[in-house]
Amino acid sequence: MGSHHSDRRQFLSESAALAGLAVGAVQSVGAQAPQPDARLKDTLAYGQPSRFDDTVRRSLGSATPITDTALTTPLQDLDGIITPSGLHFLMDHINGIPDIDPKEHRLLMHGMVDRPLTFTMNEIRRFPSVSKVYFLECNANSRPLRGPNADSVQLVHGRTSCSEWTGVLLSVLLKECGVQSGGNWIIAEGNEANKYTMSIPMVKAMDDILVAYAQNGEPIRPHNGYPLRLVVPGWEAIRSVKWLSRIAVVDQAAMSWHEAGNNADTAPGGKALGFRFELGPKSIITRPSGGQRLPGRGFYEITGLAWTGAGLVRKVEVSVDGGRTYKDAQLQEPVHRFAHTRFRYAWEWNGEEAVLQSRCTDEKGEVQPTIAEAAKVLGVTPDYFLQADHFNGIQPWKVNRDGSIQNALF
Ligand SMILES: Nc1nc2c(c(=O)[nH]1)N[C@H]1C(S)=C(S)[C@@H](COP(=O)(O)O)O[C@H]1N2
Ligand SMILES: [Mo]
Repeated sequence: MGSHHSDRRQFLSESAALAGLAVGAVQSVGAQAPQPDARLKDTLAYGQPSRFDDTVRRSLGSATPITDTALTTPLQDLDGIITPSGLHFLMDHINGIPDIDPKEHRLLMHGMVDRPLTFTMNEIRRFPSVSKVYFLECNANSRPLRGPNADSVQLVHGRTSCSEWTGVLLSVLLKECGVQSGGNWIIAEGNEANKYTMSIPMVKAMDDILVAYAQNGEPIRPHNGYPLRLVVPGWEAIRSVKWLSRIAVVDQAAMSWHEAGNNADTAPGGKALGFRFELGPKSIITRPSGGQRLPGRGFYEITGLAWTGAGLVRKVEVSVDGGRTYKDAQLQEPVHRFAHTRFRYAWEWNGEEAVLQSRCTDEKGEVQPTIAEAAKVLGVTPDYFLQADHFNGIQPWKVNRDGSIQNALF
């Protein structure tokens, strides 16, 4: 990850606002509100968490060299499968997001179509709607795997979240326009200053992609793409274009900077690899996890999240002996396709050293690999994943005799 088009002044003011968040100022939306244009909502007109609750997003700023907005979901503090909208992770490749008045917003659809069309937000809301629970995961999630920040499930794995998204199926809008033969790709564009663009094959566009305007029952939050975004189920989240304002039907991929440069996987020799859309089976124990401390021996519920780009999570197994033996965890019903799946496992800690890890199997029968297995497939050493994207390896957490817990991946 790396972006070279940032406005330093903007970045500093955003960082200052984030520093405010980190010390728990999330309850007061008054004087220190991070955005001057934010609507003032008091604690009754729009409810806020208890003042005793300090569950907040945290900045990756110190952990990675990126200067964009990069904030992580506090996975260790959450229950169930829905990420509250205010805690959804953020990856904005700009500093200062577009401030869009929905009355002015338009979605233009053109290119290899019979009828180029422009939709207002009201027109989009008149189409039949669907609501779906879908996860998003940044392709760059699960870093840093080593170093002082690697003990935090939030800072390592917090670039994934799960929401109920409501909108119109993209296929419905494409059919309104009439896709011409040879129109095998779409290019989706966001309307921020640098016109973020992504290519998506028509097969997926006609299948299950959502043009979403609501997140968890209310309008999508500004940083998550207000008033309109794509939600591309099961695929790396870079494809889920925010502040969506244009879709061009084309005959081949755009090879834009964000897909062919910035976010391309590279082979060990440095050569860029082809597109990699679908995410593999993955699971993370979120509690107990790195940085936490068990107060003493006795009963603990091990819990975490599993997801897969294949659709359904079939099985999650938990090991408390570093992967020598596994037993099935219990999955929270209902299990949704392309959604976070909550798992639970009852454990009695005897006070000895233990290594806790989970393993996901999805509906295609694919099994989450260990880091050694993942490295073997690519013919690399595990160190490769300190920089690579799309890492879905098993995450071991080591419980020491004093109850402290640390990342045991390396
Ligand atoms: N227009 C636009 N869309 C975007 C981005 C962006 O910077 N601009 N970031 C992408 C990346 S890298 C990710 S991981 C997801 C993150 O979505 P979120 O910020 O709502 O979590 O949005 C994607 N869509
Ligand atoms: Mo991303």
